[in-house]
Amino acid sequence: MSTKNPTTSPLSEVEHIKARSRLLRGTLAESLADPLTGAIAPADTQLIKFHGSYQQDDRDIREERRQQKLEPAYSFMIRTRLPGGVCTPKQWLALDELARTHANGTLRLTTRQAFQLHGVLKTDLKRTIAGINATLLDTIAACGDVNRNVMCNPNPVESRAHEVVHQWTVRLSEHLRPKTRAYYEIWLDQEKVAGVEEEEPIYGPTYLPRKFKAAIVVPPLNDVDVYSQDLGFIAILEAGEVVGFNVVVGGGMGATHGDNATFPRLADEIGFIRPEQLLEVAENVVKVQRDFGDRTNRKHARLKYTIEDRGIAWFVSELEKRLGYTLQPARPVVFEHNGDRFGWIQGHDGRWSLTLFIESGRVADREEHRLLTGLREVARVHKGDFRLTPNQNLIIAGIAPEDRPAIEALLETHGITRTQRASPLRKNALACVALPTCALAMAEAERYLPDLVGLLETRLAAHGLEKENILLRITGCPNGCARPYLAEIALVGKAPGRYNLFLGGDKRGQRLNRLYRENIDEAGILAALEPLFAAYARDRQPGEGFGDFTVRTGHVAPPGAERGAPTARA
Ligand code: SRM
Ligand code: SF4
Repeated sequence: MSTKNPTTSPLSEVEHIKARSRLLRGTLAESLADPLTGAIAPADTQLIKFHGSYQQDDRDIREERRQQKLEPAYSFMIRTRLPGGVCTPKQWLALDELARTHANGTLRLTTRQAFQLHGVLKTDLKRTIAGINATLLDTIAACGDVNRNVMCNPNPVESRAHEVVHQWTVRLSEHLRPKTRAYYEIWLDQEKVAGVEEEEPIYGPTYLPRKFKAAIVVPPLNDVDVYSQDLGFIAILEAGEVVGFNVVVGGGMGATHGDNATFPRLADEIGFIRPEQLLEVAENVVKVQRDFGDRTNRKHARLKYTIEDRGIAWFVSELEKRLGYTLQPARPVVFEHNGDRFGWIQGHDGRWSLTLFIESGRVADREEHRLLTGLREVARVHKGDFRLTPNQNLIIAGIAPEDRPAIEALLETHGITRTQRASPLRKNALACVALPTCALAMAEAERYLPDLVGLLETRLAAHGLEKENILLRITGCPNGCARPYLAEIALVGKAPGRYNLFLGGDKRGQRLNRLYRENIDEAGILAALEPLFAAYARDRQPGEGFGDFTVRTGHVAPPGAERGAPTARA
């Protein structure tokens, strides 16, 4: 298994940490046992990501602690691996319990259909991860230089095709899961298996150069934003059956302010495959990236840069060489929307699903809106399952018609029904976590979103646009965790209270937006948007979205290509 270094530059430090780690063990066990600090050893902070956790500190009190000469208030974020975002009521109840006993009393639903717990102390880390595993969920590969949580449209009760796609999602997640026993030894006290030579058959000892993300989607819904993934599979249906998938590669969102060598990129469509080829195609895409991805510069190490540098034709030829066959031409696909469809939907089996709006995915009790408690009560009586959406919302799925009234009553009692009456702008908006836990945040996102939306709602209402569904996404830095470069309006944090404003995405996740204003504060944001709202109200064409309008009328530059055009450099 070769790991080609495409440049003569030295390998990045993380590569050395991985190489020395004995398949992700490092000194994690020793770090966890060290009573003198709430932190773990610096090299272990890289390795623990592969186990589904990040060391963080409370940034709200960082300065105060520094002045008191105390170490930062260290704690850990834990992220689950949850293919397609599906969990049982029992698993929900276990996570709810862990959130209240060992974390900060909230559950965070992420933009990749997973759960996050925040604020777990080092002393509670092992028992929390063990508690998650006791529910038959795990956290392995939720972070780190490996394939992350695999996404798919979250509502398999809706059609046979969705059910099939969910099964492929689980299989793909399992297939690309690291095979090291380190996770089970460190967190679950399982014995080292004597005499067995351990290996990582897909990844090798240094795993991938960088994180890797995959999703499967059933058109016309593009709620997973398939073109933002390193690897995407688009289901092709004939008479309702999945006959194969179009393969897309090389998407990604992350960028760095002021560094034009980094940029968001939409994935390229490279061909069509039959269902039984999915796992080998995925494995070989991963292996091409393993062997040719840049291991010297982590800002240039995603698959999108490998493809951008070497060309998509090179990539396809390298992939086909490994597969031993050529891909068929991609089939035509049409996407209509990348948002969630809120409210009640009856499935093909007669059972109901309810898609609930959860602002920024934060499940918490806030005054009269008792989401955490309300959903706990629902989980106690619910006989179907829960499905986390890629847009930070939640589906209570598989509700028998006779059970619906009880669930409705619980949601009403806990003030959740009222939150569902929010404006389309609010319900469709995404915000990443940002402050106070995210080490990389430059500005607020989740905590700022509610107020910002309120201000925008007032401006929209002044132009009779209060019912418009405009896709707003905000992140605390240019890494793009809420996939902002696909939004109609995006704010990307630059400094406290200051953002870059991007405009011109579509509602289908197929066009990158453009930088419109740089480094502006709240007044600047409102001043920039106000005349555009007025013009949109006045001059839009029937059915035209806000993003399409800003492009058509030349407020933002027209797209070069709808896919694969690295134009929204942050
Ligand atoms: Fe992310 C890093 C949160 C989805 C691109 N992301 C982080 C970290 C771990 C910060 C860090 O490295 O110290 C954030 C933890 C914050 C916290 O306190 O919880 C973080 N990312 C999130 C979540 C929780 C955002 C959310 O509000 O839901 C999402 C968790 C998803 C999951 O369950 O796995 C999350 N991150 C994404 C996405 C969206 C997606 O995957 O569809 C992206 C853009 C797509 C992509 O990867 O290109 C994304 N996160 C990044 C990047 C930029 C990567 C790059 O290629 O440049 C970083 C920074 C990094 O890796 O160095 C990052
Ligand atoms: Fe943190 Fe930036 Fe991701 Fe937001 S976009 S969670 S600020 S890394």
